[in-house]
Amino acid sequence: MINVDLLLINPPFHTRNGSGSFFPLGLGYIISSVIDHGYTWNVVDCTKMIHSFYETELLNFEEEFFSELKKYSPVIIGIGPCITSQLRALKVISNCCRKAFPTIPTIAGGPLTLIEGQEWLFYDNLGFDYIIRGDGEFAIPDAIKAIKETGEIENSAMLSKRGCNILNEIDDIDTLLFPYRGLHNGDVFSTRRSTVNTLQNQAAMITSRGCPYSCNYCVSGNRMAKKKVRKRSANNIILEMEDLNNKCGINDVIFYDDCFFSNTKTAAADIKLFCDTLLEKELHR
Ligand code: B12
Ligand code: SF4
Repeated sequence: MINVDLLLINPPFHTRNGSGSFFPLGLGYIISSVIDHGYTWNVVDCTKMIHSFYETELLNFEEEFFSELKKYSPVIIGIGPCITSQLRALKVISNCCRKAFPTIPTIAGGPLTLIEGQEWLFYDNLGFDYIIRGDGEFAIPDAIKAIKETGEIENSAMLSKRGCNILNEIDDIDTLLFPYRGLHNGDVFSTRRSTVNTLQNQAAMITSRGCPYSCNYCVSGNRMAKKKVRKRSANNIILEMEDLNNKCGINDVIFYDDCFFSNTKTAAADIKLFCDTLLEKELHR
């Protein structure tokens, strides 16, 4: 039996034809923070177990996932990043967690938790105990601390539960540790893009949180949960690029921001500052 403070479950998804997958940056950020707080963690990566949501695959998934879960003895279970398209698999995950660990708190997180009025989905439909809305880096260690130091997860002030919605937003995202990338084995650094006939490893990065616009259909905009837009400084972004280059030999980065330069009034100056800093560091080799 493996004892862990945090057991993370990365939900699977129905992959598109030819679509790749990489370990979610959100979980990478949470793992870095959990390590920094001195807690232990592990991940059950369900994207490795199933690639479609056909009934037969879901049944096989249930069996494999349940036997994997039974290897662990966690303090809390974190499920996510949850998004709408994973609902069928999330149902299987929640049933298995309940069966394997009837008394261990289950906490879901990810973009889906930010859609107003959908909380019933987590509590009534999926049967999770808590959700973390917004940033998970401080909220997860806080929940672990509450249980380990007081014996009561309810002493954590950052968890949302039935009838109580809390939004966690870290103002200065430059202060966050870079995402843990120790689980990014080959499949994460996508080899889909190639240059001069050689496959090139690629890493994903995110340099902002939120989007200033309010499209009705989108969870990233500020209409949802009145989120603030937060951006990393050019220096901080380029520091991570240098880190990826030095430690992993990466020279191809894909930015997954909703809006990389979103402020139309300052965009020209922001782009110039970013490019100048990049050129100064000679990362363009
Ligand atoms: C990169 C990305 C992808 C990549 C890779 C996904 C991956 N494995 O990481 C690819 C291209 C494969 C992809 C595919 C799809 N994506 Co996508 N994707 C994104 C994108 C642009 C960035 C994700 C990211 O890295 N964010 C940065 C991290 C730091 O933020 P985060 O993930 O939210 O994590 C933080 C918190 O949410 C929380 N948290 C996250 N996980 C957990 C877990 C726990 C336990 C806890 C407590 C907290 C927690 O803490 C984290 C740190 O603060 C987002 C938009 C966005 N801005 O987030 C869309 C987004 C997640 N995708 C979306 C969609 C719809 C899809 C697709 C369904 C598209 C399609 N039609 O095929 C597919 C399905 C994939 C799937 N997993 O099911 C939607 C989901 C909306 C929704 N209603 O749920 C989003 C939000 C875009 C949007 N604005 O609409 N996607
Ligand atoms: S991320 Fe794109 S679609 Fe979503 S609110 Fe912003 S501009 Fe609209």
